[in-house]
Formats: sequence, C-alpha cells, structure tokens
Amino acid sequence: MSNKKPLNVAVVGYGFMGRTHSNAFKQVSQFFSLEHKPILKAVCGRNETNAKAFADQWGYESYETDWRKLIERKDIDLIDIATPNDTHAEIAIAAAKAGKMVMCEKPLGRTPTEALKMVEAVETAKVANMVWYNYRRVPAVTMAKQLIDEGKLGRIFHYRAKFLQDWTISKDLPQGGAGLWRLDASVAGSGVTGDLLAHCIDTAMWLNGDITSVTAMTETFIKERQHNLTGKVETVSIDDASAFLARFDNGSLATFEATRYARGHKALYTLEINGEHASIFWDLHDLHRLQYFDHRDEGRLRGWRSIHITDGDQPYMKHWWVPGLQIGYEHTFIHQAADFIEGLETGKPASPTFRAGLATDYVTDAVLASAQSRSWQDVKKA
Ligand code: SOE
Repeated sequence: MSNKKPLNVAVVGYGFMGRTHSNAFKQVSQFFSLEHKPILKAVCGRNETNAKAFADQWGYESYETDWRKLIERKDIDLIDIATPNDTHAEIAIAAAKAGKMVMCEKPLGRTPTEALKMVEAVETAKVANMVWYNYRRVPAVTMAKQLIDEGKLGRIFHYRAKFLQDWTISKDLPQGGAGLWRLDASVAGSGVTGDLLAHCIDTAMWLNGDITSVTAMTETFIKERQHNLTGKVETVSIDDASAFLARFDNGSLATFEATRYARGHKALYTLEINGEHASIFWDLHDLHRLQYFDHRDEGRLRGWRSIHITDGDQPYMKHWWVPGLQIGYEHTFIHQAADFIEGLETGKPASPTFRAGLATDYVTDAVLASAQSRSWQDVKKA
C-alpha cells in the first residue's frame, strides 16, 4: 500500500497527447519523490470502443464518453485536456467552475479571447492550472535557462528558432478528423503558427523574456483539400508556413520560422541564443546535447562544446539512469507532471500557468495579424 496522497486524474482525449499525458501520470511517482501519486481514475473519449480499449491498455479505473460526466464526478481532482483545440476552452472553464485543477494541451485557446476566458476561470476559481509546453523540460533546454539566469551569456543580442516538419506536402492529404484536425482552422485556430511556433515562442519567452512586437509573413501552399468529415473539397484556411521577426523587451532581436513543407525534416525544432559572452544552440533531433560557446575560454582552446546532458548535476537527470545514459521525448511530459505536482506541494505553481499560455497566444495572434496587415504589431501583455 502506498502512503502517498492520491491525486485523482481524468484525461480527456486518447490520441497522441492522451498517450503522452497518461504515460507521464503513470510514471511520475516511480521516478520523482512526491507526496502525491496520480491515480488514473478515468479517460474520456467520444468513441466508446476506443475509450474502453484505452482505459484497459493504460490501466484507467473507468472511462466516460462525455467529458461533462467527469466534471460532475466527485472522485476526480484534476481534469487534463488532451483533445483538439476547439474543445479546450469549454472543458477548462467548466472544470475550473467545478473546482477541479486543470491541465491543458497547447495552445491554450484557438484565440486570445478564448484563452483569456480560460485564465479568468482558473484564477477566479483559484484552481491549480498548467499548459503542456513540454519542450521547456528537455534537460538541455532547462540547462540553457539556468545558464542564462546565471548571467553566463551576458547581454542577449539574438534569439533564433525554427520548427520544421514535412508531413503535409502531399495535396492528396485530407483535412479534418483524427490527427488531421490540425489542418482545419475552425478546429485548430491556426496552422503552424499555433501548432509549432507556439512551442518556440513559449520557450523563447521563458528563456529571454517578453516579446514586444512582431512582423510576419504566412503562406498556405495548398489552397483546397478534401475534408474528412464532410467529404467535400474545402478551402484550407490554416497557415502552412509562418515566419516572423520579433523584438524582445530586453532589446534583443529574433527570427522565428515554422513550416510543414520542409522536405526531410520531421520535427526539427532548433534554437540559438547569442549573448555578449557566450552562445547556446539546441536541436530537438539531438535533444540530450547542448552546444555552448564561451568567448571567455582561453583563446587557443575556444570552440563550441557539445555537452551531453545526462549527468546527475544537470537538470532532471538525477531522477533517471546513470551518467551517459539518455532519456527522450516522453520524459519531458513526466518532468512537467512532476513540476506541476511539486507546485501543489510547495505552493509555488509551476509555469507555464494558463496566464503564461495566454502570453504565447497573444504573440501568435500578433503574428497572424501582422501577416494579414503586412505591418509591425505590438504584442499585448498577459
Ligand atoms: C504536429 O505534428 C505536432 O505533433 C504538434 O502538434 C506537437 O505540439 C509538436 O510537439 C510535434 O508536432
């Protein structure tokens, strides 16, 4: 028998993100010493056969086919939203009103208007809340944050990020339905701006402070696609590619780019930061390495170091194996679950809270507005 306090979790959604979140809740108390242990109380999905199969596969105690049932249930403390973007606001607001803690997959809302209502709901109800921007919790990225906060880079001049994929190049790929809702603007809110650049923006503002203004361009390369749900050929309204320049509050300049049309790249999220004394580069395809250049090194030996982030004194790694042995993508979600639970226990909520998620939505909204108006846009403060 465990002497840990139960944290009764219900996950809404059993797709890709339903699996990453379920895995995080299942594994976190094995690897992190926390007072609370997540209990997989219920999974929810509209298709009963799939919901039941998912519950069996992952060891959930029960399943529901209507998320409203979860909100009514007294035996659930935390509602975790892992569904397509058009459902985030309604579920989160109802959950907060019922006094449940809420975790939500990114982006928080399809628009800042939706996201702001979600922020108001969790803040009024005073319930713990968090948005799953998992890449902050790649140990190498967390270490970049430590180095910047310690002042190792000095004044920051440049921030550069990109997120490249290639899975929508075929004109025969339909839009809508499982997985492909990301191509349907009415469900997703936007294309790569909200899906991929949102990750880059969240990490960037965490590492380098607020983004204050942007100028952007977007393009939709394939203008019509068959819709999986209606069977009709319909206009594509998402952005297939998006690139923008930005200014940060600290005076540094940035370039950001995302596309699903970069043949050969599957999930090439990279970031680079150039400071007065040092630079940092990180690449998701090589996620356990942090590239670091320090101008203060002795001249003869100066060069880029490729630091293998697997040692116990590097972020999160003492919870895993022995030095030199790596972890991967799924662990970033486990780290996020651990930080959320630790936040409950210490009373210091882990970031990104819904309010931080709103800040990212304000930037993506300014990017889309700038691309439309072909002008610089100031970013609202969350
Ligand atoms: C899109 O392909 C996607 O799955 C995003 O939705 C995720 O947020 C990103 O982490 C990987 O790519």
